[in-house]
This record gives sequence, structure tokens and C-alpha cells, in this order.
Amino acid sequence: MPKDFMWGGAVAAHQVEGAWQAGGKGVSIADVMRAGAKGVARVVDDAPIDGKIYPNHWGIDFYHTYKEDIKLFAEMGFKCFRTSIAWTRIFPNGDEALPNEEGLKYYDDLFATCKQYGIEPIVTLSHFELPLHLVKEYGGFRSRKVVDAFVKFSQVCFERYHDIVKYWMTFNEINNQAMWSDPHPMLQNSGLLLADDENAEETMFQAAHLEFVASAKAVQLAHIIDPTLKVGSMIAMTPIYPLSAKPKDVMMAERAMRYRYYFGDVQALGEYPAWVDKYWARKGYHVDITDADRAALKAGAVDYVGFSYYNSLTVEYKEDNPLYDYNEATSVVPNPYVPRSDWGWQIDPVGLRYGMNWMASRWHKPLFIVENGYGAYDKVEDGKVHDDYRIDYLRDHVAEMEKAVVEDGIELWGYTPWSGIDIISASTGEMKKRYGLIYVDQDDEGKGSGKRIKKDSFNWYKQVIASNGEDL
Ligand code: P53
Repeated sequence: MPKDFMWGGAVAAHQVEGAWQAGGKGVSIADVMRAGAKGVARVVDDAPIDGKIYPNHWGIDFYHTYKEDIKLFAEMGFKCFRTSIAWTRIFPNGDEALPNEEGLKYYDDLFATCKQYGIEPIVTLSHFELPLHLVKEYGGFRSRKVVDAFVKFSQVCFERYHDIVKYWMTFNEINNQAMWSDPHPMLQNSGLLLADDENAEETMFQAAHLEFVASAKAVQLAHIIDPTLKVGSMIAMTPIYPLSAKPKDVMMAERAMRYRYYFGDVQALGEYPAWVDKYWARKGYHVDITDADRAALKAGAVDYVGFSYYNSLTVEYKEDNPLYDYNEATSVVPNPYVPRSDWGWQIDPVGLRYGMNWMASRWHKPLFIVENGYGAYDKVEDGKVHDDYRIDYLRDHVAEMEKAVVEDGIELWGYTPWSGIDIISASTGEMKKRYGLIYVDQDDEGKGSGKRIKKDSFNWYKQVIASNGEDL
């Protein structure tokens, strides 16, 4: 790999920090999501209720353990570390006039600790952790007030950390809400709690639009504050294949791709693709877009495309859908050619290379793999975790990533697998869906010693980094 390639690992604040009320922190949407399980959705409460389990309240206590944890990351050879800034540590309600100094100070220390080991911090501004107040008071990204709140939060972060943090991303997996029939991505991406009679898809388009504007304004600000800053989008790349070579299946896959990735078109190219207006007109949707918005989108195109890659999807043409509308809940079918994880996620390393080529040729931006990993049950035996399944997953994906760089000539800045250390799962709230290269002795109810154990994958990844990707 190129000699300055950034190997590292990724987490998000709400999934690791815990300490949900420490240092003046406000309540975020993650703080009112109860524990769920495989196939059991996380209940979202109005406010935390005594006796219920909210795993993000404790995370893995990274708020207090970050010094020892970052030391372990350094031992693996990390060149970079991706995390997010918990918005509610900086603006507890999201709409205060002044930021919370204690929250800012925490990230001063965290980033300084990274730097001490030569680890470059890579920071996401909004990773599924909006201040709950912005949801209740303004309806999340339905409101331009929330755009202003995000831009202000971004400005405070850029001004405070620009000397130490050079790589930023605005909204994590902004396109998860393409699955608008599922209330979780709607809340996690955009702070939307839908009314029963509301058209979820129309609301999604409006909220996503305001996030594009917020993101574009943040990009512009970053460049004014410090021209050396690089600000990226963050796209959940799950390429969508046709189930067969039947022309209508192929067409359906094309429609699905353009739908799931128009988010990337807007953020990378600075404008909407032409089909969107036609689609809205046909559906009778009204999305409020001003001339000033369009100008902001154009001027605030991202510097690079950060993306996650876990799996691919497959679609099939159905007779009752002659216009090829994509609805992730009904259009997706199983792919008979790939295996699945214990949580049913399809395992497809080639899809990573495919997705990288698709994005590079469409958006003409450098790429950064900011998540890739394998959620699995791990077992501790004699103080060790033999996670060969995780090593296999990561090895196969790194091999495809290297082909995309070496053989296809794609500009890729780095690779940060999800996750350096076990974390709380975003979709299920489980601890036992483990992604880490470092094991954390803690169960789904937050019980355990919290002790860190290096898994076999820790040593494997250390050798990959030391050989700059030669020794897989
Ligand atoms: P969990 C859905 C599909 C793909 C990635 O996911 C997703 C989601 C939302 O859960 O999320 C990303 O923990 C996300 C991380 C998350 C990770 O992938 O649900 O950016 O916060 O933990 C893995 O198994």
C-alpha cells in the first residue's frame, strides 16, 4: 500500500464513552434507546425510565478509559483513530448560545492522547447522537433551526481542534434513511419521530436535504477556518446487485443504486441528479429547496468520500412494481451466492472492490474506508479469544481493498475497521454482537470487570499494519 496509508480503527462516541451525564453532557437520542436484540427493535423512550436498560449510558466507559485504550491502539500500530464528538457534550441541548467548556476540554485531552502516539484523529460530527432536545423542540432535521445548530456546533469544533484534527466527516451513514420504513435510521440520521399519518419517504427527502445543506455549510466553514482541513461525507456503501441477468432485474438494481446513493451524488458533486425532481413530481412530494440551498450545495462539495462497507444487497424485479421504485423493505431478496453472519448480514468481500470502483468512477473523489467489520459472538477461553472468523472476514476484505488500490488505481486514504475495541451495537444495543480486535469483559446489561483482552485479530492486524498490508 502507499507509504502514508492510514491504517487504524473506528468507533463512535455514543457506542463507547458512556458517562452519559458527566461533565455537563446533555441527553442524546442514543440515551433513550433501550437494549434490543437480534430481530428485536430497540424501544425509543421519551426520556430514560428507571429500571430499563440503556446500554449507551455506560458504553465501554471509554470516557474514563481512553488513555489505556489508545495505548492498546498504538500497540497495534494504528496511524489513525476515528471517533465522533458527542454533540451533547459540546451543546447539551443543541441550541445553547455558548458551548460547554468541560465537554470541549474532554476532546482536547482525547485528541492530544492520540497525537502523543502519532495517531491522527479522524472525527465524525454527527454519528447517531443528536441532542434529544433538537428532536422534541424542532422535529429534528425537518427544521432549519437544526441546520443552524449543526453549523454552529461544527464551527465550534473546527475552531477549537483544527490544529490537531485535520480529517472530518459531517453525517455518519447519511443514506441509511433510504430505508425510511424503519424508524431507527430516521431517528439516528435525522432526529425524526414520525406521526402516524406522515409520509415517511417525503419527510426523509426533506430532512436529508436540510442535512445536505448543513453539511455543505460546514464544509465551506472548515475551509475558511483552516484551508488544510479535509471534510468528507460518510456513505453506507452496500452495493445492490440484480438477482439475475434478466434485463428487468438489472434495471431494478440500477434504480436501487441511484436511489440509495443520490445522497453521495449531492454531497460529492454538489447537485441533485435529474431523476429526483421527476420522482418527486410523480409521487406528489414537495421538498423545500431554495436557490440559496442550491448555491450552498455547489460551494460545499466534500473533499473526500468516507464510507462503511459491511455487505451487499440483491434485488429482483417484481410485477407489482413496474416503475422500478426502490423500497429497501420490500425490494431486497437474499443472494444465494454468499454466506451470512450470525446476524444475517451477507458476507461479500468482492462487493467492497465493486463499491469502491462504482463510487470512484461516479464521484471522482478520494475514498476512505471508515468502517468495515464483523459482528460475532466471541468466547473467552483461558483468557484468550480465538476469533479466526473475524480474521478471515478482515483478511478477505483487505485483500479486495488492496486490489482496488493496486490494480484499479483508486485513491484511498485509509482503512479503519469497525472497531478497534468491542462497542455497543448501534442497531441492537447489544454488547454480545462484538466487532472489536480488543475484547471488553462486559455483558448486555453492562455487568463485568470491563477488563480488556487482546483477541487473536489484534495480533493479526498488528502484523498487517507493520507490513503495510503485505502480510495478510
Ligand atoms: P451494528 C445498519 C447497516 C449498516 C451499518 O452496525 C450500520 C447500520 C446501523 O446500525 O451502522 C454502522 O452495530 C454504524 C455504526 C454501527 C456499525 O455500522 O448495528 O456507523 O455505528 O455500530 C455496525 O451491528
